Amino acid sequence: MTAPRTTRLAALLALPVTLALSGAATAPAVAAERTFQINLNQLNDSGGKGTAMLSLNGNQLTVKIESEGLVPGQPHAQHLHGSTDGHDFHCPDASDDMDGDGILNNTEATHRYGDINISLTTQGGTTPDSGLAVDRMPMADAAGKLSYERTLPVSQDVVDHIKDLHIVQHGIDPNGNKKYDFEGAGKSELDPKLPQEATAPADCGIVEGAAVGSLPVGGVETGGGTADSNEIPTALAGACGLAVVAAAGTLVLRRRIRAAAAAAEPTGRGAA
Ligand SMILES: [Cu+2]
Repeated sequence: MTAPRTTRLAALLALPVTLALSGAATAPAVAAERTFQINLNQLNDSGGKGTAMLSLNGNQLTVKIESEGLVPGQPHAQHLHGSTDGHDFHCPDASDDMDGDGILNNTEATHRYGDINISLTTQGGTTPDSGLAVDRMPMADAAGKLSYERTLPVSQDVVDHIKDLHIVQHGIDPNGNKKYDFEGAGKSELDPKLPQEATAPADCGIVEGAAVGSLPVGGVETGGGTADSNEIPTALAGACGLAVVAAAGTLVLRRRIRAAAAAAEPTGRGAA
């Protein structure tokens, strides 16, 4: 049921198709590793695209991302969005630009891709709280390419609903000056002190096999805890909780974004 997109894979990178071997080499495999491919497609005409692989070995999730076309030399916050509660989120498109300003902002997009479930940081915490931790998010290189790999423990809910989650990378550069500033897209709807470029989504991809409109894995959820991490803070709901400020070349986190986020009422927020 997982149709391999070998062409894209090959074109983008030699993504280890041998993921399963890494675990098997060191210990007898008790449970089969499951691997899912995600094709990241651009949002906001960012030019961002890529391929990701999610590999589950028990409750260990390995996330590999190879993307390109991102804002060079800038950190790109990235998350697994969606729900493990049975809600069927998917990736947005330009038609979700509700205010018609030409930018699909985070609030608009969150109606489609849901809240952060896991923050794909390079180190440290991976809860939704770390959605703000741009200092622990991967940087695109000078060519706008980004490579990421991390293995992290996840809850059984994530294991059971892995197909209901999807990857979003943030950070766009519509005016093409290779940095996050206010000239390209103005202020973030989340906080007027933030450039929209820093918070808007650059690309999104759903797990292969989890087609738009598909029934969420497991159907109606019965509840329970979420990821290793975490309840998604209500304040973050609807805002993806990510914010960056380009100040004198330094990105500064603004936790106050949560307050702004709280004001942006999301849809589809599951029982937490
Ligand atoms: Cu996100």
